[in-house]
Amino acid sequence: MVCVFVPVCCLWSEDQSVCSRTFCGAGRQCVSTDRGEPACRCSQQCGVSEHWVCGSNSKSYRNHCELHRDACITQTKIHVQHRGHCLEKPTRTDVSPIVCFMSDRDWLREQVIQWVQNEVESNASSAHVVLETYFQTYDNGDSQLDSREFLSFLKHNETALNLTYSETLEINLLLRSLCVDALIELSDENADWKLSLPEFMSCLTPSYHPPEKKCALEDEVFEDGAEIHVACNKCVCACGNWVCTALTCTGEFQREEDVKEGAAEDEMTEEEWSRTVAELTKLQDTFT
Ligand SMILES: [Ca+2]
Ligand SMILES: [Ca+2]
Repeated sequence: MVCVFVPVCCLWSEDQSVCSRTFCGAGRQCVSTDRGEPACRCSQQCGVSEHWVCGSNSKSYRNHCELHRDACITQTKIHVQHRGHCLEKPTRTDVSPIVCFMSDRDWLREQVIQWVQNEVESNASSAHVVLETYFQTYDNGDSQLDSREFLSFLKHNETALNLTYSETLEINLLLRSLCVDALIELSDENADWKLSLPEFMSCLTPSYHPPEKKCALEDEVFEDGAEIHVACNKCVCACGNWVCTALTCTGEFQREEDVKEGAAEDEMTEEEWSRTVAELTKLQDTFT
């Protein structure tokens, strides 16, 4: 009877010594093989303690052990993204910057030209006189129409313009303001973001066609509406300018990308991102 008991006792203590020098890492445990050799296996179970963590696979785990155990079972690399449950975050494709495209700008310009033309006809006046009158009405006296004054000028005939780009009021207002900036840029020959009277006249003269601006990046020319991705942000070519979303690309995003695509060169630090944006801006400024 004693002999039966002793081997069990000795086998157990032998197991302990087999594994005493073996470290299996998180989510794994050491077991003794039939031959009494140490082997690492995925942990059979983890404790029930609640210390939630978010994994790099965007999955929430009750505790660190569960995360590593899952990584072991699925044979994938999962690391802790942050403590707590995973938060829903925007993916790179569902956030676009709000921009005034060339077609939006040209449409606004055509509407204003049409409105002025109607006034010319009904008052038996000239476009020059009508535009000069509006210029003087909305200018604060510095003989320059800035974007705020240009917006007030547009409000003069809201119904004739019927400016609706989007169903959301806020976006409409933002877009109108962006399109006014684009319109000013169109004929702002001295690039001071204001229109002198001759610049204002050019802007609203149908025959005035300034050279079309395109977006440039590394010797490549992009058409209006082109999109590029810079880390987690999206840049859109609109009226010759790159306009980008300004999401903070956290380490989380980069590590996630790394895990998904295994492409370390896609990672971009905040600093690199700022440099790229500066580069884009510089390129589009110098490109004609
Ligand atoms: Ca002014
Ligand atoms: Ca100007």
